[in-house]
Amino acid sequence: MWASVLNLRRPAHPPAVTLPGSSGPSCPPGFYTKEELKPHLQRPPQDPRAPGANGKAFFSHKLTPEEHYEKILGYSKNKFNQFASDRISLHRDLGEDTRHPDCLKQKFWCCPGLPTTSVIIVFHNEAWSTLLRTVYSVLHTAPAALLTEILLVDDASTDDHLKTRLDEYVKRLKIVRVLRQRERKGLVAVRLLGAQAARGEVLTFLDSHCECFPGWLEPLLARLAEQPTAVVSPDIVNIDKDNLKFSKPRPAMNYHNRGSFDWVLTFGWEPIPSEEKKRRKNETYPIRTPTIAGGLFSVSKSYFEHIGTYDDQMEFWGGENLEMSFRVWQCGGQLEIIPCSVVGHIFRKKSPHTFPASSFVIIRNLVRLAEVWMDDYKWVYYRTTRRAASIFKANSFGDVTERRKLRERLKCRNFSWYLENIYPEAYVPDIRPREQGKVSYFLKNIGWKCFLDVKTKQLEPDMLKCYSEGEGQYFEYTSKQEVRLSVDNKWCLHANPGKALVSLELCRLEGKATMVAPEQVWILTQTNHLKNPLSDNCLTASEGYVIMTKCKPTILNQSWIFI
Ligand code: UD2
Ligand code: MN
Repeated sequence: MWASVLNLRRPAHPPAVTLPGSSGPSCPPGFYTKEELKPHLQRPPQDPRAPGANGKAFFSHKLTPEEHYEKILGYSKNKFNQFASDRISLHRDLGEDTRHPDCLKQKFWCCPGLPTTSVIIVFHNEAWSTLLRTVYSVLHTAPAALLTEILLVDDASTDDHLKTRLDEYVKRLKIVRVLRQRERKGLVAVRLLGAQAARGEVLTFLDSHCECFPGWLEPLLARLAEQPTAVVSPDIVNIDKDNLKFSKPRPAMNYHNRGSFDWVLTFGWEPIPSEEKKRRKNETYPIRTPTIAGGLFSVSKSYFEHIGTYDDQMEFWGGENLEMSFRVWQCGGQLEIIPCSVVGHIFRKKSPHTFPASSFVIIRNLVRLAEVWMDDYKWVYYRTTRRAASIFKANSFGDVTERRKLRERLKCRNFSWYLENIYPEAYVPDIRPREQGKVSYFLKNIGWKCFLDVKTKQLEPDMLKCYSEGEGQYFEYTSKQEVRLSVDNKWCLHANPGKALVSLELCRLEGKATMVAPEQVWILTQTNHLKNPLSDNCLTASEGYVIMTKCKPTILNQSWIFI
């Protein structure tokens, strides 16, 4: 079925490591030789003592005042150490190949061969050295026979070095082209621009501050040849933002993370669950993942088009990775991490980019994806994030009709199918909690007329407070009788038997494999008391604090409502 939809030039491929003998009649059996997989550019010989050589950390001598100033400027512009990057070779070697032996042994069937790819690197005001190191790392590693071109797609950068200087510089690199978007629209629009112009059979996207580890491309292409409905991500390792140290892969089995998400709709990483580990017979097996980070992946160009590319009304940054993750799984594709493919990326704590209306655009993107793909689970998101709820109420997330039509056309499955089958380990909050307020979800004490207030992410038990009107957080009373903080659905009210102290702790119920802790069970009585049966005490407001005391049905400062 996919052969016609996908229009890949070659028919279905045998797995990358099948033995010769099963090839078609028109070409001789065999594997690619080293010579056939040679890159466009040989890496110039490296001085092992050069800064950052072999992927090592950059260390600086004592800086002069000028250098110090340059370093500060570089950080403030990029939110990584540009000073260090500028002093490391654009061609730096990453040293010995430390991947698992199964990866080193892997061979690729050359008849029919692997598909070709266009590497698409989008950028907005990227530093010269990180952008060019990304380009060279592709030219030094990707087999020339498989690399159609590198497309550098500019999201209306304003930095001078990214204009004529870049155009002139890449002319000598032959297969590198610069495409430009005149007006800044964000990474979805530039990636789409690159995808349209691409001539390779496969699209391979990279961020503009990456370094490819040897042998990264072939396993991605081999998997797509075998499974054209897959969207494959390399194992993304960290390049330290402060010293540019490349975290080399370890030769251990299953030493990887996969993608996750939480109910504020942020992407995260988590260990591979044991079921998935059991399924993998060796390290060349793909890792199925509920979500992908989104910046670095390969996909067949025709499948990318078939599955609805991106939501082109998502602006600037954020959300497109989860949108693509839910869509691919729900509409019959699959997301995988290919552990033998390793690419480094500079992860940073803050975004260096400016966005108009700042976090509004990110949340607006997330509301769009919730509206199209999450069915009633969108309510969970709207409970966690007040700004999302207000964008929804004001109907200011734009038109999603086309995306909903796409979902119909592709006969995609619903979000509960995704949760049950693709991410059964996830904690799934109630679509509608047992108790929730009409307008908000504050927990209000009747006697003191105050609102329960907690510091989120507080690990040390501390006295919880009860403040006046307008303050406090959203709570919900779940079907499992927890009092959960709505903000990210991870924190629960926790009684400490024998003590007056009540604390906020990570909810013990995290997914199917876990249970509610008795300290986190609260019975909401007819008199609106919240009673913890383990300690046999009730949640009580007292002098601005919240404590546990003996339950007395008539006392109003033990009476709570979700409003
Ligand atoms: C991660 C992804 C990134 C993207 C983002 C969610 C990885 C490693 N990175 O954030 O690719 O999916 O999550 O949206 O998976 N850029 C533009 N125009 C803009 C903003 C950014 O062209 O308005 C470029 C930027 O130069 C970079 C890429 O888009 O090459 C991603 O931006 P980032 O590096 O700031 O995002 P990151 O890695 O924190
Ligand atoms: Mn990035």
